[in-house]
Amino acid sequence: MQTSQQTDWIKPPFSLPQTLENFIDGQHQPALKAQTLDLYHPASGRQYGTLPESTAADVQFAVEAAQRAFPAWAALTAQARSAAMLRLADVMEANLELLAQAESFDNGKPVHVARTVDIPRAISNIRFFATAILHTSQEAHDSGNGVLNYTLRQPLGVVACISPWNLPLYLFTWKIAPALAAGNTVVGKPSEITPLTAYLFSGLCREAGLPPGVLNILHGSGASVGTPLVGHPQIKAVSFTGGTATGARIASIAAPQFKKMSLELGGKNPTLVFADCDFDTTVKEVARAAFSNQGQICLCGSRILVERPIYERFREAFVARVASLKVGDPQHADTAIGALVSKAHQEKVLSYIELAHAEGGNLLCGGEVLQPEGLEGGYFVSPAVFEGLDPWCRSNQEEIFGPVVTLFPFDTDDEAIHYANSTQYGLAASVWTSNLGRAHRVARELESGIVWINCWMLRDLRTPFGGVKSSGVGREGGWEALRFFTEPKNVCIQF
Ligand code: TXE
Repeated sequence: MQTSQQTDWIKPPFSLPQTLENFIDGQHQPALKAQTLDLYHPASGRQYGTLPESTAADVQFAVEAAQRAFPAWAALTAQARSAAMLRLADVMEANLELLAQAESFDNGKPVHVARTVDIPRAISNIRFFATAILHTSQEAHDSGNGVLNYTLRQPLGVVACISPWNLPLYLFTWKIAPALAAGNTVVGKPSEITPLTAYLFSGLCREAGLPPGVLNILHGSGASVGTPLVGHPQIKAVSFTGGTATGARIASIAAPQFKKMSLELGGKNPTLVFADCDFDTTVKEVARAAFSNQGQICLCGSRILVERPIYERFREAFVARVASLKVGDPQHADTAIGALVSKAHQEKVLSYIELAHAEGGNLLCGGEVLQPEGLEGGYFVSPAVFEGLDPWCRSNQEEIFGPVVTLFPFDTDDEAIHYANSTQYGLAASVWTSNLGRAHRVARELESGIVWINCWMLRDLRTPFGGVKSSGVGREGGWEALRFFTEPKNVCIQF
């Protein structure tokens, strides 16, 4: 067992808190039972600190604080809530570099990615919903004969926001921003694997003057704190992003209590490359779609279907591109692929690489454990490309959520659509073609919540975000999120 004294060895370029605390009623505090979990630095494998392993007692405490804060927060005008959230976004902006360094340190992703993607997006999430709430309107229905109906959209009360480790602050704020903007108070639970930026964020909430109890943050594992949070009778809605199996467990607790649920779950996303695509751009962007954030994004395209006339040319160019991606120290500006998030996740990814071999796959590049100098204990795996795997084998059906993709050829549009739709998932797909008619036709046929045509992960925060089949229930983003976090009430007047 390594001890936190060894943190000197890591030397992060910021002041690293070693003992994280919960944030309840505007105060930092340890878990009531004083239990902790260890925190690891994925790039070195060293333990660097601890987080509280909260329990049902902390949930009770946090929910009570959120309940006390609710009436005043809900009664504020939209302008006042918006102003409070915009102040928070400004404080985040002033701390962008700290948050980016912390995100990279805790998650293993290249710091330039955290600096240009994760943290700017986390700030945008707050600003987007802080201003969206100023533009909402509620419907009225003139029923004739002196009868008027109108719809009030009222906040739900206390809601739970549970987020994963792959895009830690990005996804945490994506959930809490619409919840707060709509007038709810929140008990948030970030992933126990990457809690650092949520902890720093709680300090920023205090600095920005967010009223106590409006946002409470509990740390700890899903079993110890996630389960009692979801099941707490005063939690009116659960917004969750994470694995499909966890989503099913959460639904089994929340559904019998008739809670609202928004579940954003796994994916096994198809990338459809047609012979008439813009070849060079497609190779580059398909590699980005496959391996961004070490392949740990629910939107990554991991099944790459290529029309047969260009299959060999594409394979050659794609493998060359992937092999050129530099794997290494997340601090370096030229690092494309950092460390995987945890030892357990590295083992999961490696077990799928073994499985792909066992299922008859031909490894075209990568798939090795790397040990960059000075980071020998880190969780690095070079990006792996397989071919020759049956579309229905486990490697092509199960979510790996790491730097492993498969290539396979197809002959017709219908065959490509059939393969693309062949998994239990339906989150995101991308289509690469210069034939606009085909692009629209294929987009309609794909069983997917999101289809990108000649692009990947271009996000407009107003659009509905989420998946079909085992990829989830409900949609996030724009009005969808504000509707989720409000209860419509019909008022009918006869005059
Ligand atoms: O996620 P979990 P894990 C997929 C990916 C990954 C797999 C497992 O395939 O390999 O899921 O990852 C909290 N009640 N995705 O185990 O467990 C947990 O503490 C309430 C896809 O890390 O789903 C964390 O805060 N909460 C994905 C959050 O749920 C519970 C992103 C997510 O953790 C809970 C991450 C419970 N019973 C993983 N159990 C995506 N869709 O982007 C756990 N949690």
